[in-house]
Amino acid sequence: QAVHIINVPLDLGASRRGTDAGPSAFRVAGLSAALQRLGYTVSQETDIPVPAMETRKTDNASARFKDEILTVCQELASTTLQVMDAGEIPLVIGGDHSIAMGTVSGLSAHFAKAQKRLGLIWFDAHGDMNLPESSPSGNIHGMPLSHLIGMGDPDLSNILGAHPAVDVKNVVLIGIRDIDRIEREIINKSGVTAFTMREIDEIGMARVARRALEIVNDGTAGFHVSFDLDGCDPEVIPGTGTTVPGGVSYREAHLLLEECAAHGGMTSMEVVELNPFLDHRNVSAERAVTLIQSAFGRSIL
Ligand code: DIR
Ligand code: MN
Ligand code: MN
Ligand code: MN
Repeated sequence: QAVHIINVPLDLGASRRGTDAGPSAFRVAGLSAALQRLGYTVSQETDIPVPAMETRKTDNASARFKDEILTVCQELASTTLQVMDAGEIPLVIGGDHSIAMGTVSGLSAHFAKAQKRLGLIWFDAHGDMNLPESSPSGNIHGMPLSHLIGMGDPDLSNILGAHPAVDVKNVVLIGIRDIDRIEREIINKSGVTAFTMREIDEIGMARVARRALEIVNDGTAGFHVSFDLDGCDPEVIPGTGTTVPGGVSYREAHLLLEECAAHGGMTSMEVVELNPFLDHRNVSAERAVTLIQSAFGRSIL
């Protein structure tokens, strides 16, 4: 099997700089070799061009750098569509979480050609379901999931004509623990299933993973994993911009991804919000590489 790494060094969706260096930190941590050790061919890497913040200014206070982010997401969506059409596995490396609008829209466009749907696992400390009008920050990385279920800005929610890109009944949030006031109502009304930290504490990650897999695979042709590294506890992943204490442990994260691999239906993955400038000697990238290995089928024995 061929994995196609797509690098998206975007940091326009967050207020803290530095997620643009994510792909470089993953290269230094040996991502490509780690996949090859599992028996994959890493067919190709594609780099999506992203403008530097210093060359732009935004007058859109409720959705900062919307035009630039839309262009990047359109380019990314065309790329994930092509990679899926070619029968390769897209592995998208961010970049901030805004890129998921591009990744998932392209995947959905691929399945829509065959009248099929995609399920979505959204691993995150945050809900990422703000709308431009509800967002306290105006940062688009706090809004991608609402746009993927068809809400919000009409341009951002119609990338490649996929609208909505995913059906709420096949969307699962895992690990959330920091939600904005209005965002909370949006999530509760939306119809997506949320496993907060409380559910993980109560029933354990093994059961959360199995329930999540049932939901994302109900009537779909497969599922995508959108993995925000800040879903993990800050002790595990210090190298990210919006850490929230009380997160998913290293082993719980591995277990979730091991279950995804064991299920067999994972079509693609993206790993976002790595900020190497906040990290300690690239440990977060190194741990993220082993998490990716679990998602791609690594087992201990
Ligand atoms: C916050 C932070 N809810 C916002 N979101 C983050 O700006 O909308 N998402 N950090 O990953
Ligand atoms: Mn996120
Ligand atoms: Mn987050
Ligand atoms: Mn529409």
